[in-house]
Amino acid sequence: MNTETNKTKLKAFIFDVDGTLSDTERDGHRVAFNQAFEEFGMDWHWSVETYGELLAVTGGKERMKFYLDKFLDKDKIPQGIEEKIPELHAAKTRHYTKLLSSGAIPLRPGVERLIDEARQRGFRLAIATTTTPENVTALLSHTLGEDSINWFEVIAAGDIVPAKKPGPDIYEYALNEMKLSADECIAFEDSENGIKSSTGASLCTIITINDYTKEHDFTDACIVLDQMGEPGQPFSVIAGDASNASYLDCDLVIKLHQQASSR
Ligand code: XBP
Ligand code: MG
Repeated sequence: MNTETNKTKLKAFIFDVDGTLSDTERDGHRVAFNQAFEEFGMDWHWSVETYGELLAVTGGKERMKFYLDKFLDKDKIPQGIEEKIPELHAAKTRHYTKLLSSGAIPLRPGVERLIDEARQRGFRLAIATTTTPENVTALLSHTLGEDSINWFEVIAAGDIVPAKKPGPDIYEYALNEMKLSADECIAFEDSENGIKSSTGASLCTIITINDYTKEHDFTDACIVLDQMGEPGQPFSVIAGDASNASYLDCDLVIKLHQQASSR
């Protein structure tokens, strides 16, 4: 660890996956849900717009139940469909991981660079996500390589906690597994449900928005950016103070964490 890293109380970076590490929702999860519906001979099709509304509920199984309850006329609900949700969801996971293995879904700008720098500087890494564990390992191995799964000492995912985001449970689980307190960590999120979850666990949170989340309420974020950015591909600051930086690196993460801790 270099001296700056030694001075900070910050010990670990905790990343959300969908929307934060990668833009997985529109061209990944949504497509896989539609492929599963087709495989089961159903006439459901989630458009880009409808899927945006469905993202109000996290978790694929929970999202299908929400669709049944809130989007369909009662007389259009196929017989026995609710019982079929786990099976449908398993098919969706199969389609989704296949899509990832084709390399169709890259990481967002700056993600690989920040993770590499964090590792070099001795920060501990974890994942806190709502998505199925297989989806996380598939995304990591097809973007950062098979070994990258081991860079994250905790992969807190899916049904490991019963209450998904916006509940704080998944972040609390990760903190507990790492035996770290919230003020020793920082979270990376992209959505309102995500930041409710991370700040619910008292974590300082950096937001990178995407098309589905740009109108969300990020009042409690320590900074809101359009992306992490790269040298030569600057981020835009939507809210907060980036101290003249043009991309998110560990020094800026440390600074944001210190500012939040002194508030
Ligand atoms: C991610 C989700 C997930 C994925 C689908 O939210 O809401 O439900 O859309 O994954 P977050 P599964 O980024 O806030 O964790 O189908 O595997 O549940
Ligand atoms: Mg997310």
